Amino acid sequence: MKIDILTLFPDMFDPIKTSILGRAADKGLLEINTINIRDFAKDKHKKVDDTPYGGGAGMVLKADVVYDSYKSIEKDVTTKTIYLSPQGKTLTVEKVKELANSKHLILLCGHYEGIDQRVLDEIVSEEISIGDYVLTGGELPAMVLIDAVARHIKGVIREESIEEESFTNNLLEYPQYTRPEMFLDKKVPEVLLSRQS
Ligand code: 21W
Repeated sequence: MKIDILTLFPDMFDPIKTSILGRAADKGLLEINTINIRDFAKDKHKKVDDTPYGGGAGMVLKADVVYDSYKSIEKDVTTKTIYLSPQGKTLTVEKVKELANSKHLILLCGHYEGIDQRVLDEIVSEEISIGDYVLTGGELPAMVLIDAVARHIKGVIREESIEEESFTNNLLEYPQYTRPEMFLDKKVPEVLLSRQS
């Protein structure tokens, strides 16, 4: 799977390019690419936002700048563009599994009051939120989505871990222990001590 991320803060994605996702990338299962929306600014001051028509607080990301950043990405007919937005549908395990079957995703991260609606209407396939609380931007939600999706790509993690840790089987989750046998006067449950392998 290839994931292209449209963002004003590409450096925020450096951490997910290591660890479990880094290994997925090494195996060729996942390719993560960031595109800096600011690279497509039209003027010498690299201006990407402007005041909203009709007034109101904050700034709005300019349609033409976002559109040109989007157009710079090579796509096929299956490519889906997801806008991370507080107004989106909340991400569920069902949606995560569906997205994990994609060949190519484009994630659009907002950071200001919003993005000009005309470019959203033109490029966005779906709008996704990660929950009912306000963050400062779409970057952390994009990383949450990528992490959740990546572990459902065949070969990224051990097959049994996926179903074992899924929400469906969550009732089977149990407390876990490792050495030492005694910690702050608390002993590991007796029933587990004969099962150390
Ligand atoms: C927060 C963007 C508030 C916009 C018209 C004028 C992406 C997010 C985000 C942010 C607003 C997600 C408006 C859970 C989140 C995200 C930044 C409000 C309203 N409309 N999932 N003003 N929570 N947050 N704009 O915050 O971009 S997915």
